[in-house]
Amino acid sequence: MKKALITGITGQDGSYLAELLLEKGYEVHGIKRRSSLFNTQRVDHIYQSPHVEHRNFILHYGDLSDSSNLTRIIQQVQPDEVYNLGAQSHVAVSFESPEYTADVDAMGTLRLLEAIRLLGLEKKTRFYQASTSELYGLVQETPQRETTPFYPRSPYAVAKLYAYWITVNYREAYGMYTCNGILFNHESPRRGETFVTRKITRGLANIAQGLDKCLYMGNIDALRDWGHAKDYVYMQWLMLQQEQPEDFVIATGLQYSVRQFIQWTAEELGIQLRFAGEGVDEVAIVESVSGEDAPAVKTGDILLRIDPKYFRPAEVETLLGDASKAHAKLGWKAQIDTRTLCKEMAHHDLKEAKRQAFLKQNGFDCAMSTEG
Ligand code: NDP
Ligand code: GDR
Repeated sequence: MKKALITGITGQDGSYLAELLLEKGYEVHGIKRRSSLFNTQRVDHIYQSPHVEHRNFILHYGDLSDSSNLTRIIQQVQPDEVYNLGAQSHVAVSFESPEYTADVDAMGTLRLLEAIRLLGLEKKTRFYQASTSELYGLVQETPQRETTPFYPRSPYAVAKLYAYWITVNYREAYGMYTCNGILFNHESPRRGETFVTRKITRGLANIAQGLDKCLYMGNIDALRDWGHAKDYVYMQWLMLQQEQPEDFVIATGLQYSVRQFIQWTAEELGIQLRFAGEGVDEVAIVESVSGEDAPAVKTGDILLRIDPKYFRPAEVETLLGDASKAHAKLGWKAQIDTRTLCKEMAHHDLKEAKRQAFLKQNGFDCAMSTEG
């Protein structure tokens, strides 16, 4: 039985990857951070009590900022594969906490690679690094492929640049099996609530059900290449099954604006929106409502406004990936398009909003944070 260790197992990708590896018969180990509240919601459905015999899903307390902890866990687990998905992964937050982001996202990667090497596992343990399209930042070529020069635009992207190169360096210097997956944005109903797609699907679903009034957004002109996280974690596994370690771009090859994603989400809720005004004065106004999913919305309502607090000090305006290397060498292609992804997320969040609205109507309190 192969053993995998996943950092960031409690995150969006970690939870899908853990499911995939369990299906494939792996013994899956994950690192979770100590938190004052439960932070395992995304993996609770695959959780196994420490009291059951022959567990194949095991969580360890740990943190990417703590090398002694990482070394101990790797020594104990002796993993065949390490997937480094753990990170302070929010680009806007990285401007607020640049040093912490560098420590976890850049140095955390080095700590793992050094632990593998110092424990003498460099010929046994394969290593996947969660690299990112944010490396391209101010894009130098469109579409972006493995050979496109990097130009990071945030403390997050700069930290991930170090992680990218240290992963390449350990492959070249020590002959370790290490790979970078340069993944473009990927989303799902498990996406963190403060990333743009989930903020939109959750925000508009809440408004439709009368739980909120208006959604405040930043740069809705930004263009992104959005895929489904389920498709992308399959590729993470595939990359570690090759004879030779290599780096791959993973993307759908199509891009859309944030504004388009807002329109699609509204459509799924039976709301026709019209954008009016410019810059910080732009708003989205309801033209018509059909169906029964948005009882709290009426024609003429303003559902969305721009709040400059969501603008970033340096923005990545456009990203579009070319995953033809992954297609040619691994036969990989995104299975779920962006429109279908949006539909799945919108209906997932509508269901939850209906549940919350029902509780509220029946006298139960529900606190819904819309910050993000
Ligand atoms: P999430 O933000 O959903 O998950 C991040 C995970 O990292 C969580 O489990 C989080 O724990 C954990 N984590 C955060 N800080 C630490 C720390 N100091 N020590 C240990 N673990 C920590 O991210 P995604 O699942 O979306 O992304 C996975 C990886 O892929 C990340 O590295 C991200 O930067 C990268 N990436 C993501 C893309 C995307 O579009 N989703 C695209 C390209 C790259 P907790 O649950 O406790 O917060
Ligand atoms: P990104 O994702 O920065 O691409 O990083 P995010 O969803 O946060 O932003 C995408 C684009 O939408 C614009 N935007 C807003 N973003 C947020 N979060 N909130 C808003 O209100 C808002 N309004 C407009 C942003 O400015 C941006 O242009 C994600 C993360 O998962 C990274 O970890 C990963 O590396 C990259 O994707 C690829």
